Parts: sequence; C-alpha cells; structure tokens
Amino acid sequence: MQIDKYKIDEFNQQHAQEHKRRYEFAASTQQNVAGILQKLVDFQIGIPSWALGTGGTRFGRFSGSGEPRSLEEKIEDVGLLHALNQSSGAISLHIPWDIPNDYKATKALAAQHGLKFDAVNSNTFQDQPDQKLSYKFGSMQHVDKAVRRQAVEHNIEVIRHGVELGSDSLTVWLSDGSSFPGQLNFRGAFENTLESLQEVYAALPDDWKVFVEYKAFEPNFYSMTVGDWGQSLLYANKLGPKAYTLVDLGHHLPNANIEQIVSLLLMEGKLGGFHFNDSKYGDDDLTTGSIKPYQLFLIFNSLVDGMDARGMNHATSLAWMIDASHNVKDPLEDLLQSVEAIMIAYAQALLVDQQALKEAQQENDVVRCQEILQEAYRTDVRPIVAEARLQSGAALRPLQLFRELKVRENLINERGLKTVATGL
Ligand code: PSV
Ligand code: MN
Repeated sequence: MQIDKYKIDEFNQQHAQEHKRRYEFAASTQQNVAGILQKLVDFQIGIPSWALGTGGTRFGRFSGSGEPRSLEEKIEDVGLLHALNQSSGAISLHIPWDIPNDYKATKALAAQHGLKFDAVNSNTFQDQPDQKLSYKFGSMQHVDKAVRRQAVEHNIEVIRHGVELGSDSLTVWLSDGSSFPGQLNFRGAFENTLESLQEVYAALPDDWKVFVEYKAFEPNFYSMTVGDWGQSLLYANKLGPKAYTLVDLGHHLPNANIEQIVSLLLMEGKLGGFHFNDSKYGDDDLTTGSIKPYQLFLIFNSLVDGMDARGMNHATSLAWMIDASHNVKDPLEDLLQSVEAIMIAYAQALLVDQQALKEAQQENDVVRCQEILQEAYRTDVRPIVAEARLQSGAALRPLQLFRELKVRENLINERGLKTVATGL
C-alpha cells in the first residue's frame, strides 16, 4: 500500500482552520519559532526493521495481522510511516533477521520511499540454524577463541551488507555475561570482548562508526560484559575515535539518571547513538513517552544543551532510533506514537531558556531552575510539531489519518491475516 500525497493534502485541508488557530497561539508565545520549526523538520528518527511486527515476551507472541513478510514489505511499512509524519526517514536492519539479497533493488525501493539506511545491527545473541558454534556461553567474551572468531566474522559480514546499502555505522549489542557468581572471570571476559571488538574495529571503513550498546541485565542476570555506560565508554575509548557509546533508554537499572549519563558522554565526545523506548520496570519495550514523558524531556534537554556546547548538528551528529517492540499494539500505530512523543520532547527542550537556566544555576536559585525547565515542559508544543509536519508535506495528525485511511485493513487485504514478521 502507498499513501497518495493528495490524501494527505485533503486531510490537512479539512483540519487547516483549527490547526491555524492553535498554531498561531502557540507561535505567538515563543521567540524564534522559525528556527525551532526548521530543527523539527530536519530531525529524523530511524525505525528498526524488527519493530514492524508484533513483539513477544518469553511467554508467547500474539502476532498481529498484515505484518510484513519480507524486507521489501518492511521498507514499505517504514515508507508509510514516513509519508504520514516525514520524520521517519531511515530504516535500521538487524542481520540475519533481514538480509538484503539484491542490494540495488533494496536501495532503490528505500529511495523510492525517501528512506536511508541507518546503523546495521549484528546478532550474536541467538544461534542461527546453519551456525557452527554456539553462543550459549557468550560470543565475543567466549573462552573459546573459535567462538570469538565466528562472532567477529559475523560482524564483519554485517559491515559488508551495510556498505552495500549505504549505511555508515554498526551497532554491536552483546548479550554476553554470566548468570551465576563464579561462572566468569570478569577481567578475562572484558579482555576477550575488547580483543574481538578491536578486530571488528579494524574492519570498519574509514568513514564508519561503531556503537557499543550496553545493557544492565537480560538475558544474563548476574553480570553483563557490557553492562553500563562506564564499561561501554571503556571499550569505546580503548577502541579509538570511530567507537562510541550507544544509549538505549530501557537498558538501565531502575531510576538511573539517564540525562546525566547523556550529558557526560556528550562532553567526552563519545555519545554516538540512541535507542528510544519507555519502561516501568526494566527493558519493557514500551512506547516512547508512554510512562515517563518528563524524563524523556529532561534527556532531550541534556542532549540539546550538550550538542549545542559542542556545536553539533542535532539532526545528523547522532544516530537516533526507536527500539521497542511489544505485544499488544499495532506496531505501526505504536511507532507513530513514539515518533510523536520524541518530537514533542525535542520541541520542548528547544524551548528551554538555556541562558536563563545557566544564570539561575550560577546563583544557586534552585526554584528558578525548576521553573525554567517546567515552563518549557508544560508548554503545549503539539501545534508547533504539527506545523513542522505541515511544512514538510506530512499529515497534521498522522495517527488519525492512519486510521481514516484504514492502513492496517489494507495491509491485511494485501498480506493476509496470519503473517509473522522476523524479529524477536
Ligand atoms: C537488546 O535488548 C536491544 O536493545 C539491542 O539493541 C538489540 O539489537 C535489540 O534490542 C533487538 O533485540
Ligand atoms: Mn537497543
């Protein structure tokens, strides 16, 4: 299914008057709205190929209907999202869940939908049917050099796929670790992992980056070999200038101060990528902004402040991606909600009076500091985000149009009721 541009225009026309009223009020209360709008228009959030099907838990998976059956259909799905919001202009592939077999055709299809290829992701956390050695006791950390070699070679193969598609970064997330005390020598595991990552690093093309993603727990429950930002940063620093830390919001212990982590990583020039999601308890894979929208805003405030301090381009300096795939919502509707929540938090962060905040901090005026942040957070920026969409040719209300156009029903007609997308 493809969404014709005239359908979007028609929809926007129907809602134009109401939008104009709301936008004019919102714009009248802010300075430099034009600058904010441009930043919102430029900001693109990558969609992972594994989030287009219904996710499962270890207790089961209740597949949705009309899910994409192939990489081509996944690209088509991201194309639908991008047509509706013009903010989802990239797709991130997980190998081997999605192996492109005709690069030229895959690239052409993506380009037709206005999509680029974001970071490619390796997978050494599952055994594949044709795989020689098992990752049951880890991959890059493994005590057996042959297993480590296999993991390294897999990553190099993923880079090769990425090069063909025009991607320029590799994300490595390792499930390596241990579930019982004594199972692993921590130093040995670190050294093996570092050596393996160094081999992957050596295979990176000159203009590529590698992102080292950390996670506090799961699937290992006693230690993770890349368990937190400190460990990730250690690897990244030892690897070299092309290596960065990747922050996934769901990968922290409860109540971790992610905004502080982000701030310090940016200060060190070592924040490379970002995975958005939300959680109540752990890595819950919930829709971004559905549980802790204020935290999301505070993170964006640190991001904007930290990127501006280094003169970084908000849209292009970091790899922004959603990483969530749960089991009860329509995945496309869920992604539209996530993108909307990200744009809202970003817009609110752009409203923060950073100068006034710095002055209040200098004066230890704690109350004023809070007022300044909350002034921005409590501003209804939805009309500003909608105006950015209007200017970039997207729908004023993507989710509403998705439902009005019966996108899922159309996809079910095309693909069938019982289709299961590859992924977790
Ligand atoms: C692991 O929990 C993770 O966040 C990594 O980014 C994986 O690549 C992704 O989820 C899918 O399993
Ligand atoms: Mn992730």
